[in-house]
Amino acid sequence: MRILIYGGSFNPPHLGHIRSVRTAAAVLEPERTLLIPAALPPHKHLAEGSPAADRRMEMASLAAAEIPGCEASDIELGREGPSYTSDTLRQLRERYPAAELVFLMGTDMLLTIESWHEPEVIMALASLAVFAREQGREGEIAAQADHLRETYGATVYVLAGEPVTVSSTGVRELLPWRQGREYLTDSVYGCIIRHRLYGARPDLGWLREKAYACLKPTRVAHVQGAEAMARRLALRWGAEESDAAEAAILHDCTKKLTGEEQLRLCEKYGIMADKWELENPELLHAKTGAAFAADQFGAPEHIESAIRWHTTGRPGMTLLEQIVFLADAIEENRVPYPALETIRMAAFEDLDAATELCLRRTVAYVTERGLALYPDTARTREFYLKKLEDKGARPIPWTPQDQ
Ligand code: DGI
Ligand code: FE
Ligand code: FE
Repeated sequence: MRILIYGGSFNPPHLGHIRSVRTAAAVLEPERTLLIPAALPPHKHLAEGSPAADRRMEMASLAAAEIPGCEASDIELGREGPSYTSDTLRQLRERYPAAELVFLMGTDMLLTIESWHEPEVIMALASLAVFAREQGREGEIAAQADHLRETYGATVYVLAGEPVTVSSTGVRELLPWRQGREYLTDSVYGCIIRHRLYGARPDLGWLREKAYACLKPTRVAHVQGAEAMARRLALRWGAEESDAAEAAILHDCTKKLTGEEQLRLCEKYGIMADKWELENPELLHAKTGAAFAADQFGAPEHIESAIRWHTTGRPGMTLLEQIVFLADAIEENRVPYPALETIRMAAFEDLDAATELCLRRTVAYVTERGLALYPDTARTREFYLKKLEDKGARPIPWTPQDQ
């Protein structure tokens, strides 16, 4: 039996790792393949802000699931102190006494192996496999392979394979810029976004895909409209455009759930539903949406709060909260309602006046229909009315009689 072993930081595991394993497995035909995330690589310090060991293990498991016969092993993470390859191979040798262990490594590792802890033990316990054309250093690789064979009696497989052009460092640098998704499996990328590892912010194309899957098909146009309007308002008022887009994309992510499902989410996320919300579970989608977005997509606090307050607003909203609140109400695909055009124009003139009118319209709407006026709606309206007064601005003329 042959076992292919691939060790590394996997910080994060990327498509280059997966391609390497697939290519090596196609040639070596191992019965099993182990991805082994290193605890404390003796040769390499983990990049700052790196996720905890169990998170790297989770990512390695997700990556391994993409390769037949492959699994991640916590053999090094479970051990105290620096993880020496020689110790790992000793442990694996005990576990699989009859197997040929093949240690897959990158070019740099092959060239420096003699400076590792107990290189002779490594090469006695395992064969080495390396890609021939990696980094265009085939001459160096061939010479080193010969040297290791002669000096240590090592078995070295030099694999003809595509060079791996992806690097974890490169991917980590892209993630905060909403990039890098194309170098990762969807599962690993999802994990990185859910936990916002490496300061990652979601690729908005990816986020749309995921968020739209949570919507009734008929609501997609509304969310697209809300994103477009949130971007315009962000540009007009100097908010971060992609944050406004992110919040708008996610703002109705739990909207389609029934009252019962809303309440189940409340329980899951420890959300207290007040008596208003119990009577009108529709109002809960702002709270559950915020919690869901944080849990599933790692929405940071400022985006979570924009989702949280998008239905009623709140006194003293942040710029982002106010933008998402208004974008939701005035996006281009909204079914027309009285005052819509007036609020749309006002939103580009005076955000507070637009907010006040929007809420005044809601008050009129719920009163007219004999619905309950939600206290947050009333409080927010009063706040913005007072704010207009304080700054000497007059509320926009409009009464429910005006259409
Ligand atoms: O989720 P959307 O439909 O895109 O929009 P939304 O999140 O603003 O929710 C809209 C619903 O919330 C709409 O039917 C009006 C309702 N709403 C907002 N404030 C109040 C309210 N409903 C009642 N009964 N009372 C309120 O004060
Ligand atoms: Fe909503
Ligand atoms: Fe909405």
